[in-house]
This record gives sequence, C-alpha cells and structure tokens, in this order.
Amino acid sequence: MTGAGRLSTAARAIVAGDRRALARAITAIENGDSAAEPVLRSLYPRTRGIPVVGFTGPLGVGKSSLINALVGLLRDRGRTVGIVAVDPSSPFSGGSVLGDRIRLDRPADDTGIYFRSMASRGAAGGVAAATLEIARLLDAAGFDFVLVETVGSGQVDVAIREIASTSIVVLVPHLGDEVQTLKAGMFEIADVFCVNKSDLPGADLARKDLADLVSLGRAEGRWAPAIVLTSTVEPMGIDGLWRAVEAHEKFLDDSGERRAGERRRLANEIVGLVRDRVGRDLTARLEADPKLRSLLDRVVARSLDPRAAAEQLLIRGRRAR
Ligand SMILES: Nc1nc2c(ncn2[C@@H]2O[C@H](COP(=O)(O)OP(=O)(O)OP(=O)(O)O)[C@@H](O)[C@H]2O)c(=O)[nH]1
Ligand SMILES: [Mg+2]
Repeated sequence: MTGAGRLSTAARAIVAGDRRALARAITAIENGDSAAEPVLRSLYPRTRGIPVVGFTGPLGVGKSSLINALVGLLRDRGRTVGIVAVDPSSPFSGGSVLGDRIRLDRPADDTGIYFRSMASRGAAGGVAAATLEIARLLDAAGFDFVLVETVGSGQVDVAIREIASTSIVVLVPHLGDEVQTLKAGMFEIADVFCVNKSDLPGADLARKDLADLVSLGRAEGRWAPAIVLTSTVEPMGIDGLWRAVEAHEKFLDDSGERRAGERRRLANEIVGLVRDRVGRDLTARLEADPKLRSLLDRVVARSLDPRAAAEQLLIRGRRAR
C-alpha cells in the first residue's frame, strides 16, 4: 500500500501543498533537527526524481538574475518551481545573505513558486546533503523543477554534482585569467556553459574560447557541454538556456545516464550518512569510553601511531558485529 495512510501529519500536509509545513521541515533539515527524519523517510517513496538544475560560478556573474528570468519563463508555461539558494560561505555570519539577493519578479501569492535561502550552519552531513534533502521535499510537494544557486567563495562549487541533474556553470565575457583557474574544475561540472552579460563586449570571443575547450574534451557517447549566451538585462537567450537544460535532461533519459548518475549519487549519500554517524559516535566515545580513551592516550604518548590505532578500532568494531 502506498496510500496517504502511512504518512505522518507533517508529510501529508506537505504533499497536500501546505507551504508552512514545507517550511518547517526545511528548517528542521537546515538545523540538523531529527524532526526532519520521519518526514523525509515517509516522503522518499513519493519522490519522482524531478530535474534539479544547479547554477554555479564566480561571484556576481548573474546566477540569481538568470534564475529569476527562468522562473518567469517556466511560470509563463504553467510549470511550478522550487528554488534553493545556498550560501556555504557563511558559517559565521549566522544567516544566508547570498540567497536574499535573489529577487523574484513574481506576484508574492504565486503558489507555483517556493523560494528558500539556506544557511549552512548546523546541517548534518554538510550543505550538499541538506540541499539534496530539501530538493527531495520540493519533489514530494509536487514541484516540476528545482533550481539551486550555489557559490563556493568565488570558485565553481564541485558539490553541485552531488545535487543537480543538470549543472550550469555561469561565466561572463572577459573572464580572462579566471577562466584559466576555473578551467580544470568546471569541465567536470558543466553540462551547460552560460556566458551571461552577453550585452557586454567579448561574448562571441568567450563562446569561441569555450567551444575550443569543449571540443578538446569531446568523447563519443558522452554529453558535450552546451554553450549558451544570455543577457538578463536585454533580455536575451533565456529560452535557449532552458532548451539546453531540456536537451541535457533528455540525454540523461535516452543514454541511461540518469539512472547511473542517480545510483552513484545515492551510493555517495548512503556512505556519507554512515561516515557522519560513525564519525560522530566514535568522536564521542574516544573520550567517554575508558578503553578507547587509553588507546588515544597511547597515541598521544607516541607509543602507538594513529594508523595503528585506527586499525585496532576497526578490528574491535568487526568483533562487536
Ligand atoms: N550587464 C549585465 N548585467 C547583469 C546581467 N545579469 C545580471 N547583471 C548584474 O550583475 C550583478 C550581479 O547579478 P546577480 O544576479 O546578483 O549575480 P550572482 O551571480 O547571483 O551574484 P552572487 O550571488 O553575489 O554571486 C547585478 O548588478 C545584476 O544587475 C546581464 O545579463 N548583463
Ligand atoms: Mg546570487
């Protein structure tokens, strides 16, 4: 039976479109609050694996402006969108500043949109894990797409691969040296290169440079990153950007990559959850459990090295099972 009977009250409310219940569950995830667990568990079978589109790239290139433009396009087509803006760089500021900078030019009462900026503090397993879980809630809540904005201190955020089905690396004309430093990482990440601010000079040159780089990495049967020129001020190229996303999503289905990618991401997620849990338990026990404390004492006293201590812990763990 997959009926609503097995859902908790909170989970049922989320499925029914209750935005306050959704907001409460997201806050729980954000704070590493265990109240999120039963909700996530009971909703998991209801998730469909909707497209999650990630936007990453250097500061100020127009990620938020592009998201705003795409939300407009999708809403005009009657599609619903959840948006998550992640600010992994503010563990000390105590709040998400970045996300607040997305201004959505939509009516405040548009229930086809749910926007949330996420502070990264407290989330168990890190920002990527929390974002993944939030995207899943939005999936269960019935949204058609999730758009995620991340930035990692001016770098392309590698973790986006663990979250997004399609990753867009946003650049601007005349990135110059920045393209060189980003190059290595961004080619592993980008399904789509978006040269935004193409109202400024140099966009065609940037497209050509990227096309040269893309052709170097081209391989039979693999997705070759699309290159799209956009401007959010003109505006220009926004529909082309979404077409590139759709083309990549179609490739994922046709090639079997969606399945393979999901399997890889879920394996990583499970391993990450186990690692976190085991790590936390062990950290606590190393001081609290007398046997383990004496093991640590020996390492501190140089009579045992850290690797040998780890080996002993693993052997002990195996015996306990
Ligand atoms: N000329 C031009 N300016 C743009 C364009 N898109 C965005 N901008 C401007 O660029 C600035 C940064 O835009 P955002 O959308 O906040 O960029 P972002 O990448 O989200 O910025 P962070 O989240 O701070 O990294 C704003 O002043 C925008 O008005 C564009 O297509 N052309
Ligand atoms: Mg932004």
